[in-house]
Amino acid sequence: MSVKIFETQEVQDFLRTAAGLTNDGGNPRTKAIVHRIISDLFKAVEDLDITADEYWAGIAYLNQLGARSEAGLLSPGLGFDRFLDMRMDAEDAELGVDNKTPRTIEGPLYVSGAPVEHGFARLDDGSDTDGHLLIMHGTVFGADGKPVPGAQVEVWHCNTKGFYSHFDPTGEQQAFNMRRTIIADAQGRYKFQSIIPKGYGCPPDGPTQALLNQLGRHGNRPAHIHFFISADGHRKLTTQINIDGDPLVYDDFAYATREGLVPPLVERNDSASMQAHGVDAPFAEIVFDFNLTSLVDGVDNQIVERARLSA
Ligand code: MBD
Ligand code: FE
Repeated sequence: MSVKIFETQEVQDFLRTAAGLTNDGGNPRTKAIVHRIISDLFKAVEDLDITADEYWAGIAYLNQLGARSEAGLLSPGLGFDRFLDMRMDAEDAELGVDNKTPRTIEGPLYVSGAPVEHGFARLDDGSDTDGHLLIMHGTVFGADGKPVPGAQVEVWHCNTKGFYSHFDPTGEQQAFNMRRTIIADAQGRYKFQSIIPKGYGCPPDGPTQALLNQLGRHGNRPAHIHFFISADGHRKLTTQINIDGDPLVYDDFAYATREGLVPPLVERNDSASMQAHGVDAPFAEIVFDFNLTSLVDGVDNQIVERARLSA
C-alpha cells in the first residue's frame, strides 16, 4: 500500500481524540506521552507500510511478553536501559558531576529484603558445588574522597547455571541465595565470600530470545555482579562489575559493560592468602572500591523508582 493519510486532518484529529487530548479528565502527562507514542507508531505503520499481519503479530508478541514477565528483559535487550543511563550521564556531564565509579543498568532481577550483614557476608549457601570460590572486597568512598562508614552495599548475582534466586526455573535455590545487604565497617570497607557466577542467557524458549533471533543477535550476558550502593548525603549508585576474562565482556546483549567496571581477578592459592581471608581452598580475589557522588541541591536527582520484587 502506498497511500499516505498520516498528515491528514482526519488522522491528526483522531490521534488527539484517542490520546484523550480533547477531554478534560485523566492525567495530562500520560496524555502527552500516549499521544506522542501512538503518533510515532501510526507514522511507522504508514512509512514502513506495516501490514495488518505484521501488526497483529506484534500484538500477539506483547501478550507473550507479558505472559512470560519478560518486558523487563526485552527492555535492556533493545538498549532502552543503556539509553536511560546515557541520558543520566549526559545530565551529570552538564552539571559537572564526575561519576568516578560508572553507573550501569540495574536489570530486571533485583529482589528487595535480602539479609543484612555487617562488614562481611557470605552470599552463597554452599549448595552450588560447581562454583569457584570468590572473595571480593573494597571501600566505599564519599564525594569528599573519604571512606563512608555504614554505607550500604546491596549485592546480587546468579549461580553457575546463570540462574538468580527467586527467578530460578529449576526451583532449586533458597530465598535470597547470592543476595545480601552489607553494611560497611568503620573504615567504609565491605567484603564478601561467594562463588564466581556464570553469564546469564535469556530463556531460550521465551519471547525476548525469539525477537533477538529475528535480529540475528544472541541473548547472553557476560558473568557479572550487581550492586546498589547507598549512604547518607549521597546519591544511590546502581552498577555492576564484570568477571574479567569472560568472552562476552564486550559483547553483552544488555549493553551494561563499561570501562572501569571490569576489575582484575587474581587467583590466590597460597596458604597465607587463604588464611588471611579465612578460606581453606584456592580462591579468586577481586578488589573494588565504590565512589559515591553528592546529592544535587540536597536531593538524589536521579533516583529510579520501578516495580521490584520484594520478598
Ligand atoms: C540479567 O542478569 C541482567 O543483569 C540483565 C540486565 C538482563 C537480564 C539478566
Ligand atoms: Fe544480572
